[in-house]
Amino acid sequence: MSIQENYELAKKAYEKWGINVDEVVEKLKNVPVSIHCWQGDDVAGFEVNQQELSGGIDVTGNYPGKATTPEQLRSDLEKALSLIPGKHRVNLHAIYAETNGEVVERDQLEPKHFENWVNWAKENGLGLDYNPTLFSHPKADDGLTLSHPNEEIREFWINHCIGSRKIGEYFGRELGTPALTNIWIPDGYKDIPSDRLTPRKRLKDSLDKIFAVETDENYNLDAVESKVFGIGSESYVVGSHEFYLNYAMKNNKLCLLDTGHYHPTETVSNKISSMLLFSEKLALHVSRPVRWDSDHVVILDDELKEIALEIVRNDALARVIIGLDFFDASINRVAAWTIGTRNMIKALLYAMLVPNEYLKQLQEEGNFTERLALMEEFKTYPFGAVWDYYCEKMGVPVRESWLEQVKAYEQEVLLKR
Ligand code: RNT
Ligand code: ZN
Repeated sequence: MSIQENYELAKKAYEKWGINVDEVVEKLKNVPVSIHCWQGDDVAGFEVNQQELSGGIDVTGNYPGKATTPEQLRSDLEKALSLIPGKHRVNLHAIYAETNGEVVERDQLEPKHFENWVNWAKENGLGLDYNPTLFSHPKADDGLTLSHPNEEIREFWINHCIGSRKIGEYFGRELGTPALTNIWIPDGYKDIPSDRLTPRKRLKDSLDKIFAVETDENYNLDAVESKVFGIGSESYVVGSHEFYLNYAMKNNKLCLLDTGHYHPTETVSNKISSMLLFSEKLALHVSRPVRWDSDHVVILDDELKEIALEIVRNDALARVIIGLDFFDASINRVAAWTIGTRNMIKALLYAMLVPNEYLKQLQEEGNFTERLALMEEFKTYPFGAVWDYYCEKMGVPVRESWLEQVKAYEQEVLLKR
């Protein structure tokens, strides 16, 4: 049976439940996912004085072919994007600036250092997002940045964040779609702190200084990302969830929830509705923690589906900014992007093909038997047939056939590096 025939059959099954599959497919086209550039080069970046990855995050593996130049990284991203259905965004970090071989300190970075990225984004119809880089730097060697007791160091990072918001604004203005500029800092302590308050006071003060500089919210959206622990900050993280949740609420900033940044049984899917009741927008870093914040490639697991369901059933596709954050150096990096991003999109499709309104009604009526029965049955509805059709319609490889293209690219490009 052809993809079209399978699709027609699937449509009938969903239509019985009042789900208009053609409409779902149209809707899915307009959901952007922000693809993190850092999967392509193991979070290395292109700084002239490149430092070892720090900040309590780690990339393991030595699969050949990682990108070592902006051209290579863009070419790899293009390859991945050609295998992913839909129009998406690319998320950059300050360390991906292009400075023409010159040493430019992070607090001196300007829009011009990202001109190539912007031109490339224009050519490829992509939006861009941005992150100041507050790790892999001598001034972050002791694991402290915006909460640092040393005024000079703190000021350096404050200025870097201010400059970053201007770069985000530049992206938004140039590309006609606001950039999300997300601040994540590694600050914390390995061992039990004797004072939890003072560093947090300093972080609060630093953020106030950073956000005192206005940017146009049509072009730049500010987010703050919390964390529960990192390597070397096991006992205390300055920018905790409660810290940023309160900060964002009071200062009208976005909270960014990374799915690897909570206690193991605490899920981001369960936080989305609470967040959306109190703020207009919310941002995500969809990742996959395995035993710790390991940043594994995103798979189509229960939590991913649950996150997608929460976004879709709460009609929040325009309010939740979906970004990815994983880095695996033990497999082909283009494949990693492709697998993780396709899975995110698949999860959204899955969530759109569930009779969400009816299931809500069942819950209201206290009919938990039917609620569970239907939720389980829908797991094996022919959603794969709709996914195949969507891929074909969007001109990207159907099912695992994309892998052939990655293998060819590996032979022709990656292994020759
Ligand atoms: C670290 C955070 C952060 C980084 C990227 C590189 O735990 O998740 O988002 O992964 O900024
Ligand atoms: Zn993250």
